[in-house]
Amino acid sequence: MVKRLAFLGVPFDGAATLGWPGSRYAPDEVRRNLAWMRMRVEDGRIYWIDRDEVVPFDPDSFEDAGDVAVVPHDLMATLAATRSRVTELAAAGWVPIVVGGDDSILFPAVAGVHDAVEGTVAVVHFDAHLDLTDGNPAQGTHSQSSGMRRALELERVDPRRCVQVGTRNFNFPSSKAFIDSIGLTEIPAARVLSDGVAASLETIDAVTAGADHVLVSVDIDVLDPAFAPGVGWQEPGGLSSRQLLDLLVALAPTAGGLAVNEVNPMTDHRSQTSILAANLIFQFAVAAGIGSRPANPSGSRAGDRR
Ligand SMILES: [Mn+2]
Repeated sequence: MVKRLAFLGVPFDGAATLGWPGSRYAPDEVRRNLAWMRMRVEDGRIYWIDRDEVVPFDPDSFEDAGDVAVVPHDLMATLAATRSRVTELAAAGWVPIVVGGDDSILFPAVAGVHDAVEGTVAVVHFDAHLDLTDGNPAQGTHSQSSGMRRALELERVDPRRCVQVGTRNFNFPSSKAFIDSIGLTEIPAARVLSDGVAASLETIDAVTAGADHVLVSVDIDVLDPAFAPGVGWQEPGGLSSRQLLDLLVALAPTAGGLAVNEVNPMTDHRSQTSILAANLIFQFAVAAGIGSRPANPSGSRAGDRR
Protein backbone atom coordinates (compact mmCIF):
# COMPACT_ATOMS: atom_id res chain seq x y z
CA MET A 1 0.00 0.00 0.00
CA VAL A 2 1.25 3.46 -0.90
CA LYS A 3 2.17 5.50 2.15
CA ARG A 4 0.21 8.70 2.62
CA LEU A 5 2.11 11.69 3.97
CA ALA A 6 0.68 14.83 5.54
CA PHE A 7 2.54 18.15 5.78
CA LEU A 8 1.60 19.79 9.10
CA GLY A 9 2.96 23.28 9.81
CA VAL A 10 3.60 24.54 13.35
CA PRO A 11 4.25 28.29 12.99
CA PHE A 12 5.50 28.83 16.54
CA ASP A 13 8.87 29.97 17.91
CA GLY A 14 7.91 31.04 21.42
CA ALA A 15 10.28 28.46 22.90
CA ALA A 16 13.31 29.85 21.03
CA THR A 17 14.39 31.31 24.33
CA LEU A 18 18.16 31.47 23.76
CA GLY A 19 18.69 31.37 20.00
CA TRP A 20 17.33 33.56 17.22
CA PRO A 21 13.53 33.68 16.80
CA GLY A 22 11.96 33.51 13.34
CA SER A 23 11.17 29.84 12.69
CA ARG A 24 7.46 30.68 12.98
CA TYR A 25 7.74 31.77 9.32
CA ALA A 26 9.17 28.44 8.14
CA PRO A 27 6.01 26.44 7.29
CA ASP A 28 4.85 28.93 4.65
CA GLU A 29 8.35 29.39 3.21
CA VAL A 30 8.92 25.65 2.95
CA ARG A 31 5.48 25.18 1.36
CA ARG A 32 6.29 27.87 -1.21
CA ASN A 33 9.51 26.12 -2.19
CA LEU A 34 7.92 22.67 -2.25
CA ALA A 35 5.68 23.87 -5.07
CA TRP A 36 8.67 23.85 -7.45
CA MET A 37 9.13 20.12 -6.90
CA ARG A 38 5.47 19.10 -6.80
CA MET A 39 4.97 20.59 -10.29
CA ARG A 40 7.35 18.02 -11.85
CA VAL A 41 4.91 15.13 -11.48
CA GLU A 42 3.41 13.78 -14.74
CA ASP A 43 0.82 10.97 -14.79
CA GLY A 44 1.75 9.81 -11.30
CA ARG A 45 5.47 9.67 -12.05
CA ILE A 46 8.51 11.88 -11.52
CA TYR A 47 12.04 11.83 -12.93
CA TRP A 48 14.36 11.34 -9.94
CA ILE A 49 17.56 12.67 -11.43
CA ASP A 50 19.72 11.54 -8.48
CA ARG A 51 18.88 7.94 -9.44
CA ASP A 52 18.50 8.67 -13.18
CA GLU A 53 15.16 6.91 -13.33
CA VAL A 54 11.48 7.71 -13.57
CA VAL A 55 9.77 6.60 -10.36
CA PRO A 56 6.12 6.46 -9.32
CA PHE A 57 4.83 9.36 -7.23
CA ASP A 58 1.15 9.80 -6.51
CA PRO A 59 0.54 13.52 -5.83
CA ASP A 60 -2.48 12.59 -3.71
CA SER A 61 -0.18 10.61 -1.38
CA PHE A 62 1.37 13.86 -0.07
CA GLU A 63 -1.21 16.30 1.24
CA ASP A 64 -1.03 19.63 2.99
CA ALA A 65 -2.81 19.26 6.34
CA GLY A 66 -2.50 22.98 7.05
CA ASP A 67 -1.14 24.51 10.25
CA VAL A 68 -1.71 23.64 13.90
CA ALA A 69 -3.83 26.26 15.69
CA VAL A 70 -0.87 27.53 17.72
CA VAL A 71 -1.36 29.79 20.74
CA PRO A 72 1.48 32.34 20.46
CA HIS A 73 1.39 33.36 24.15
CA ASP A 74 1.05 29.81 25.50
CA LEU A 75 3.79 27.24 24.93
CA MET A 76 2.07 24.35 26.69
CA ALA A 77 -1.21 24.92 24.82
CA THR A 78 0.70 24.98 21.53
CA LEU A 79 2.54 21.75 22.34
CA ALA A 80 -0.74 20.08 23.33
CA ALA A 81 -2.48 21.25 20.14
CA THR A 82 0.44 19.97 18.04
CA ARG A 83 0.50 16.63 19.84
CA SER A 84 -3.20 16.04 19.27
CA ARG A 85 -3.10 17.02 15.56
CA VAL A 86 -0.16 14.64 15.01
CA THR A 87 -2.04 11.88 16.82
CA GLU A 88 -5.13 12.45 14.66
CA LEU A 89 -3.11 12.21 11.45
CA ALA A 90 -1.07 9.17 12.51
CA ALA A 91 -4.16 7.35 13.80
CA ALA A 92 -5.85 7.95 10.42
CA GLY A 93 -2.92 6.27 8.65
CA TRP A 94 -0.96 9.34 7.57
CA VAL A 95 2.80 9.67 8.02
CA PRO A 96 3.02 13.12 9.60
CA ILE A 97 5.64 15.52 8.26
CA VAL A 98 5.75 18.14 11.00
CA VAL A 99 7.37 21.44 10.01
CA GLY A 100 8.13 23.81 12.89
CA GLY A 101 8.67 26.04 14.45
CA ASP A 102 11.46 25.91 17.00
CA ASP A 103 12.78 22.57 18.23
CA SER A 104 10.43 22.42 21.22
CA ILE A 105 8.16 20.91 18.53
CA LEU A 106 10.33 17.77 18.55
CA PHE A 107 8.46 16.63 21.67
CA PRO A 108 4.83 16.87 20.44
CA ALA A 109 5.88 15.40 17.05
CA VAL A 110 7.20 12.28 18.80
CA ALA A 111 4.47 12.23 21.44
CA GLY A 112 1.72 12.57 18.83
CA VAL A 113 2.86 9.48 16.93
CA HIS A 114 3.59 7.67 20.22
CA ASP A 115 -0.03 8.21 21.30
CA ALA A 116 -1.39 6.87 17.99
CA VAL A 117 0.56 3.61 17.80
CA GLU A 118 1.21 0.53 19.87
CA GLY A 119 4.64 -0.88 20.68
CA THR A 120 8.07 0.65 21.10
CA VAL A 121 9.15 3.88 19.43
CA ALA A 122 12.69 4.80 18.39
CA VAL A 123 13.79 8.35 17.59
CA VAL A 124 16.54 9.13 15.08
CA HIS A 125 17.41 12.69 16.11
CA PHE A 126 19.48 14.81 13.72
CA ASP A 127 20.76 17.91 15.51
CA ALA A 128 23.92 19.83 16.28
CA HIS A 129 22.68 19.94 19.86
CA LEU A 130 21.71 17.34 22.44
CA ASP A 131 18.34 18.88 23.47
CA LEU A 132 18.62 16.93 26.70
CA THR A 133 18.21 19.82 29.15
CA ASP A 134 15.93 18.76 31.99
CA GLY A 135 15.05 22.37 32.70
CA ASN A 136 16.53 25.60 33.98
CA PRO A 137 15.21 28.94 35.27
CA ALA A 138 15.74 30.75 31.96
CA GLN A 139 14.20 28.19 29.64
CA GLY A 140 11.78 26.15 31.73
CA THR A 141 11.11 22.49 31.02
CA HIS A 142 9.84 22.49 27.40
CA SER A 143 12.15 24.85 25.52
CA GLN A 144 14.00 24.24 22.25
CA SER A 145 16.75 22.66 24.45
CA SER A 146 14.55 20.00 26.08
CA GLY A 147 12.64 18.33 23.27
CA MET A 148 14.63 15.11 23.20
CA ARG A 149 14.73 14.88 27.00
CA ARG A 150 10.92 15.06 27.16
CA ALA A 151 10.54 12.61 24.23
CA LEU A 152 12.76 10.07 26.01
CA GLU A 153 10.43 10.21 29.01
CA LEU A 154 7.46 8.93 27.01
CA GLU A 155 6.35 5.50 28.16
CA ARG A 156 7.15 3.50 25.03
CA VAL A 157 10.13 5.48 23.70
CA ASP A 158 13.15 3.28 24.35
CA PRO A 159 16.34 5.33 24.82
CA ARG A 160 18.45 2.27 23.91
CA ARG A 161 16.78 2.29 20.48
CA CYS A 162 17.35 6.05 19.99
CA VAL A 163 20.29 7.73 18.31
CA GLN A 164 21.47 11.32 17.95
CA VAL A 165 23.24 12.10 14.68
CA GLY A 166 25.40 15.11 13.81
CA THR A 167 25.89 16.37 17.37
CA ARG A 168 29.02 18.43 17.94
CA ASN A 169 31.22 20.87 19.82
CA PHE A 170 30.73 21.13 23.60
CA ASN A 171 28.22 20.51 26.35
CA PHE A 172 28.03 19.79 30.08
CA PRO A 173 29.76 16.71 31.57
CA SER A 174 26.43 15.99 33.30
CA SER A 175 24.87 15.63 29.84
CA LYS A 176 27.40 12.93 28.98
CA ALA A 177 26.61 11.17 32.26
CA PHE A 178 22.89 11.27 31.40
CA ILE A 179 23.51 9.88 27.90
CA ASP A 180 25.51 6.98 29.30
CA SER A 181 23.05 6.29 32.11
CA ILE A 182 20.09 5.79 29.74
CA GLY A 183 22.03 4.08 26.94
CA LEU A 184 21.46 6.73 24.27
CA THR A 185 23.74 6.47 21.20
CA GLU A 186 25.66 9.42 19.70
CA ILE A 187 26.95 9.58 16.14
CA PRO A 188 28.77 12.93 16.33
CA ALA A 189 29.06 14.99 13.15
CA ALA A 190 32.81 14.31 13.14
CA ARG A 191 32.10 10.59 12.79
CA VAL A 192 29.58 11.04 9.96
CA LEU A 193 32.18 13.16 8.15
CA SER A 194 35.02 10.68 8.70
CA ASP A 195 33.16 7.37 8.24
CA GLY A 196 30.54 8.35 5.66
CA VAL A 197 26.83 7.86 5.14
CA ALA A 198 26.83 4.05 4.76
CA ALA A 199 28.67 3.45 8.04
CA SER A 200 26.37 5.91 9.83
CA LEU A 201 23.32 4.08 8.45
CA GLU A 202 24.74 0.82 9.68
CA THR A 203 24.91 2.20 13.21
CA ILE A 204 21.43 3.78 12.98
CA ASP A 205 19.98 0.48 11.76
CA ALA A 206 21.70 -1.48 14.52
CA VAL A 207 20.48 0.88 17.26
CA THR A 208 16.86 1.13 16.05
CA ALA A 209 16.53 -2.59 15.21
CA GLY A 210 13.70 -4.16 17.16
CA ALA A 211 11.71 -0.95 17.63
CA ASP A 212 8.13 -1.17 16.32
CA HIS A 213 8.20 2.41 15.00
CA VAL A 214 11.01 4.75 13.97
CA LEU A 215 10.54 8.52 13.95
CA VAL A 216 13.00 10.89 12.32
CA SER A 217 13.45 14.37 13.74
CA VAL A 218 15.66 16.96 12.06
CA ASP A 219 16.88 20.20 13.61
CA ILE A 220 18.14 21.86 10.45
CA ASP A 221 21.23 23.07 12.37
CA VAL A 222 22.54 19.50 12.06
CA LEU A 223 23.86 20.86 8.76
CA ASP A 224 26.96 22.99 8.59
CA PRO A 225 26.11 26.72 8.57
CA ALA A 226 27.71 26.85 5.11
CA PHE A 227 24.81 24.72 3.81
CA ALA A 228 22.07 26.03 6.10
CA PRO A 229 22.65 29.57 7.38
CA GLY A 230 18.98 30.16 8.26
CA VAL A 231 18.76 28.46 11.65
CA GLY A 232 18.10 29.28 15.31
CA TRP A 233 21.78 29.09 16.22
CA GLN A 234 24.85 28.19 14.19
CA GLU A 235 27.28 25.42 15.07
CA PRO A 236 30.29 24.97 12.78
CA GLY A 237 31.50 21.54 11.65
CA GLY A 238 28.19 20.00 10.56
CA LEU A 239 26.89 17.62 7.89
CA SER A 240 26.61 18.51 4.23
CA SER A 241 23.24 18.80 2.53
CA ARG A 242 24.13 15.74 0.38
CA GLN A 243 24.83 13.63 3.46
CA LEU A 244 21.54 14.55 5.12
CA LEU A 245 19.57 14.01 1.87
CA ASP A 246 21.06 10.53 1.52
CA LEU A 247 20.39 9.65 5.15
CA LEU A 248 16.75 10.78 4.98
CA VAL A 249 16.16 8.97 1.67
CA ALA A 250 17.50 5.78 3.27
CA LEU A 251 15.35 6.15 6.39
CA ALA A 252 12.13 7.27 4.66
CA PRO A 253 10.77 3.84 3.61
CA THR A 254 10.49 2.64 7.21
CA ALA A 255 9.92 5.94 9.08
CA GLY A 256 6.58 6.52 10.80
CA GLY A 257 7.01 10.28 10.83
CA LEU A 258 9.35 13.19 10.13
CA ALA A 259 9.84 16.50 11.92
CA VAL A 260 11.86 19.38 10.46
CA ASN A 261 12.45 22.20 12.91
CA GLU A 262 14.45 25.42 13.35
CA VAL A 263 14.39 26.53 9.71
CA ASN A 264 14.58 30.30 10.20
CA PRO A 265 13.61 32.61 7.31
CA MET A 266 14.66 35.63 9.45
CA THR A 267 18.33 34.56 9.46
CA ASP A 268 18.31 32.86 6.06
CA HIS A 269 20.14 33.99 2.94
CA ARG A 270 17.95 34.14 -0.18
CA SER A 271 15.76 31.24 1.04
CA GLN A 272 18.77 28.90 0.92
CA THR A 273 17.73 26.98 4.03
CA SER A 274 14.00 26.91 3.23
CA ILE A 275 14.74 25.55 -0.25
CA LEU A 276 16.96 22.89 1.29
CA ALA A 277 14.27 21.93 3.81
CA ALA A 278 11.74 21.61 0.98
CA ASN A 279 14.16 19.33 -0.88
CA LEU A 280 14.75 17.18 2.21
CA ILE A 281 11.00 16.78 2.68
CA PHE A 282 10.24 16.05 -0.98
CA GLN A 283 13.04 13.49 -1.30
CA PHE A 284 11.76 11.87 1.90
CA ALA A 285 8.23 11.78 0.43
CA VAL A 286 9.30 10.25 -2.89
CA ALA A 287 11.53 7.68 -1.15
CA ALA A 288 8.73 6.79 1.29
CA GLY A 289 6.41 6.21 -1.67
CA ILE A 290 8.87 3.84 -3.35
CA GLY A 291 9.18 1.93 -0.10
CA SER A 292 12.67 0.47 -0.42
CA ARG A 293 16.11 1.83 0.32
CA PRO A 294 18.35 2.70 -2.65
CA ALA A 295 21.23 0.25 -2.94
CA ASN A 296 23.99 2.83 -3.17
CA PRO A 297 23.46 6.11 -1.40
CA SER A 298 25.79 8.64 -2.98
CA GLY A 299 28.70 9.58 -0.80
CA SER A 300 28.79 6.15 0.79
CA ARG A 301 32.06 4.32 1.13
CA ALA A 302 30.96 0.79 1.83
CA GLY A 303 28.58 0.67 -1.13
CA ASP A 304 25.59 -1.63 -0.95
CA ARG A 305 23.70 -1.29 2.29
CA ARG A 306 20.07 -2.30 2.79
MN1 LIG B 1 19.92 22.35 17.44
